[in-house]
Formats: sequence, structure tokens, C-alpha cells
Amino acid sequence: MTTTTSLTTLPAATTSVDEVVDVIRRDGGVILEGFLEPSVLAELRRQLEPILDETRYGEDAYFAGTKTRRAGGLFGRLDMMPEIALHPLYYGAAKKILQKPLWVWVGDDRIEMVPDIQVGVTQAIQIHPGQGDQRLHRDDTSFLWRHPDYGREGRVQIMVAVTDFTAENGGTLVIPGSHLWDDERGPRREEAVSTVMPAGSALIWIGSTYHGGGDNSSEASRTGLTMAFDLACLRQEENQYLSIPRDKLPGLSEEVQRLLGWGSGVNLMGYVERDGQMVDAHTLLEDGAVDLPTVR
Ligand SMILES: O=C(O)CCC(=O)C(=O)O
Ligand SMILES: [Fe+2]
Repeated sequence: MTTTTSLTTLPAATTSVDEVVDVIRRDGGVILEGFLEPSVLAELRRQLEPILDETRYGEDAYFAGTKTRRAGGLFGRLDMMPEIALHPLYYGAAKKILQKPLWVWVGDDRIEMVPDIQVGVTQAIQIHPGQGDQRLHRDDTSFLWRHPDYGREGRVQIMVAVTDFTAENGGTLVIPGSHLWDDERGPRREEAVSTVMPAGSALIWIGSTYHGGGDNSSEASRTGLTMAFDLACLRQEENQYLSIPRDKLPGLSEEVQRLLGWGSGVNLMGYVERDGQMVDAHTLLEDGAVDLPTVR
């Protein structure tokens, strides 16, 4: 497949993980139409509205936007976050792209390691009329990622359209093919295309793809819900330990708890010493031994 200069839209109902991954590898992103069931979308809107209504605009004109509301800590605030995160096409594509095995020597043994993944950020982003476009960027800049040196992706991100996304209301700007650029080449606004998709659809893209929020010249706000799966050996951009109220954790499955960082995976990252042993952090949750302050 040769890289296209537009974004490809695939129907979520009839598309396989492999097809999603193929298009992401080619273009740096893909739109999945009908990603959320209408009933889930309706409930998402109902739960999100009061949260965004009480969220203040950003104060940073440089990146966050002064006519943009951003609400985080979403696994503690929205019931449908596990369903969105574990959607077979998103979770499946994230695992396939991020969990590229590598081989390491430990003494005489050459062992294969498959990287773990974790949630790195959650954010509902509401762009209001009059907001200008966000500077085009790569989200793996947070990890100080280098291209193409590392030969692997650090992040697979999703943006679920909570309202329709259009070219006028700030539909996410993406430069197709820019995930293949080296670090010498900078992004230009003319190279970006708008993500146009009806509510309930989703854009999936990778950390190395240049993108940004679009400018909203329409009369109504644009609302999107974004989250990212990252390599678990990287630091979480949004600190999930401190963003999710302690009493919400038992209501999440072990798989989701581990994806939020409550676990130590293949290379014992994030272990806790207890009684002289380096133990998996999940044992602290099982024992109810965690009492953390949270932002809310
Ligand atoms: O709001 C959007 O469409 C994209 C936002 C974004 O890329 C960011 O804040 O990093
Ligand atoms: Fe971004």
C-alpha cells in the first residue's frame, strides 16, 4: 500500500484488527465509522455534559487553548471507559502495534520480551467557537521519542467523536503519512487534513503522526473523547494513580486495573518491595493496602 494524502474511513462493524493496523501503518491513522453503539454514545453524552459544563477553559493559548475545555481522570468519571478502551478494534490494534517483541541477553540466555501497555492519558476535549487551531505536534514528544531511530511506536491513541466532527468545527487535523518522517522535517498546516466523522465514530492514530485540534469557526462546540495506550515502560502522561478516586478502583476489572498501571509486567516495572520480595503492584490492590490522595 502506498501512503495516501487523505484519511481512510472503515466501517467498524465489518473491519478486522489487521485491516485497521494495515491502514494505520500506511497512513498514520484511520477513521472507524460506527465505533460506538448509539445507546453507549447517548449515555456517554449524558455523563460527559455536566463534567464539561463545570470545567474551566484552558489558560494556555500556546497549546491547550483558551476556548477549549479539557476534563481528565475519565476512568473515575465515565462508566463506559472500559468499554471504549477494550473495544476489540482499538485494543486489538494498540496491542498489535505496541507489543512488538524484542530480544535481550540475560547472561547466557537470549530471551524474548513482549512489552506491556498501559493507559497514558484520558481527556474529553471540547473546542468552542472561536478557538484557533492547535499547533501540529506528535504526541510521542512527551516521551522525547526519536524518528525513525527507535523503530517502534510508543503510543496508539483514539479520539471518539462525541459530537459530529467537521472541517469547520475543529475536527482533528492530521497529516497522513507524517509518522514516517524523520525529525528534521517539520509539519505545515497546508499538509493537514481535517478528521470528518459523525458522532460515534473514532479516529485512531499513533504517537508519531503529526496532528492537532482544528480551529472552530462554526456556531457550536465540538466534543471528543481521547485516550491513549502507551508502552508501559514509559511514564504516564496523565498520572492515573492520582487521577482516579481510590473507591472507584474495585469497580474496575483486574485487566483494566492493570492497564491503569496497577501491576508490574514482564520486566517488573513498577514493583513494590514487601517483606524482602519485589512484588507485583496489583497485590496491594488485592490486599486493600492502598490509600492514595486524588485530585478530586
Ligand atoms: O482536540 C483534538 O482534536 C486533538 C487534541 C490534541 O491533539 C492534543 O491536545 O494533544
Ligand atoms: Fe495531540
